[in-house]
Amino acid sequence: MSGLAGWTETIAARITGPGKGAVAVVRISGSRTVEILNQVVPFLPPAISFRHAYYGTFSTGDDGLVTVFSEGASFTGELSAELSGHGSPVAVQRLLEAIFQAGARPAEPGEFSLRAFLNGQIDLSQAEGIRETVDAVTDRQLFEAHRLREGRISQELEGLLSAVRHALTTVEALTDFSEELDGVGIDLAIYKVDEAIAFCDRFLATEPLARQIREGMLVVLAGQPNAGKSSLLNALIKEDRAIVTPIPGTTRDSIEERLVLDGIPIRIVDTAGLRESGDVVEQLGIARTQDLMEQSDLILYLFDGSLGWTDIDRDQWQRIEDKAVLVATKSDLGQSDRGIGISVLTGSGLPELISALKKHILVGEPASLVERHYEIILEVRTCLSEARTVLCNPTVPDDLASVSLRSALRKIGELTGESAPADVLEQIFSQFCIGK
Ligand SMILES: Nc1nc2c(ncn2[C@@H]2O[C@H](COP(=O)(O)OP(=O)(O)OP(=O)(O)O)[C@@H](O)[C@H]2O)c(=O)[nH]1
Ligand SMILES: [Mg+2]
Repeated sequence: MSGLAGWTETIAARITGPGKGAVAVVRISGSRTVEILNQVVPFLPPAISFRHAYYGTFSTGDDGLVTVFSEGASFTGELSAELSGHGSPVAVQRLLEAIFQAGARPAEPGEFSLRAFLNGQIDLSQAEGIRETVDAVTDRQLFEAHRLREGRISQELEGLLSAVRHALTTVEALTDFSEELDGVGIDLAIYKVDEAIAFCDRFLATEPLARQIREGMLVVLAGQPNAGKSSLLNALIKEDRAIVTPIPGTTRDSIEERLVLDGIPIRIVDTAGLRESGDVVEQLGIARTQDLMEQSDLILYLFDGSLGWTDIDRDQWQRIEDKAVLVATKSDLGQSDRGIGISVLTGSGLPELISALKKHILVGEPASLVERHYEIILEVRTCLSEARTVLCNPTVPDDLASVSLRSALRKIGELTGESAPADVLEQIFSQFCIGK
């Protein structure tokens, strides 16, 4: 990515999604914006009013609106403009070509956001919030992305930062002014480090919830052949997706579908029925079922309730019951006294099954949505516990504690971008798509 190297150049890209749309928007950003507009937008008056929409015909023959934003009052913080024209790929292509011809270069993926960050419009966690907002699929993802974009992370980190800074100044005062370690000072430093560790622990405790909101829950349908797994998949997604037959061993490969429950994406997977099989293809399918059961967040273990519970079911169930819900199928043919009874024919028991599924959805508010933030806070915690070990050990020189505390501060800075190295920045922004 040439973003950091070439960030004084004027750049342009389409900022609306790819493909066909009624309208598409192109952004130009950089000091040459007006110069470029003068060649592409003949209807602009000599004295431009900022944030005012002008309508007319572009040099390409298409017509549309242009809004110019002044330096410091635009998304990127630079002089910039947004042009909306008709959204056919060819119309957008012609408009962009005219803009490039006039002196802009194509924006790299994430370059608008990178510039907004470099110009101090947003911090790094807010830039990630923009990425998460654009990528959001569910309401929960969108809600958490809004919180990130609003800068909640940096607000919440204030408490952590002030505890670590306090611990550091205390330790530094001790090393500067006393040969002998002052017990009161050490106690205060340890107290502050503990406060910071407690903050990290609260942050990290929300990681499973964040992962669930981000990636969803992997729910695997398992059971013996003919238990009714594929029928249940079809009923849950309300679509005739998986083949259903009375022949045991119908499903051989796993089939994944998506549902959203309470804003949590659910990846629901139908699998090959569990049995001893001489068929090579079926064996491979069953091995895949076992892998999926391992990886899953939740297993719905199905058995044919009209035929009853078997020794094979008991053996399977014992292995998985910690993370499984038991489902007795075909209740229209006969009831079972164990598990949640369901019938896909009558629909009975399905609401109860969905309620049971929802009980596995984690509640609460995650500290962040972004995996990188949890990785950083984990590293911060490691630095803090190193500092604590040093402070608690009178034989180790206490300036070693300040080394760990300074690393902790630097790490926290990587979260907001204050101290993120260039390669980290480029890596983060290159995950953005073009136009962000
Ligand atoms: N009466 C009744 N029949 C059902 C019900 N659910 C499934 N069946 C029947 O049971 C048979 C097996 O259903 P599937 O959904 O293919 O079972 P499976 O667990 O996917 O089987 P494999 O793919 O072989 O592992 C089919 O004939 C279905 O029509 C139900 O609720 N009531
Ligand atoms: Mg099946």
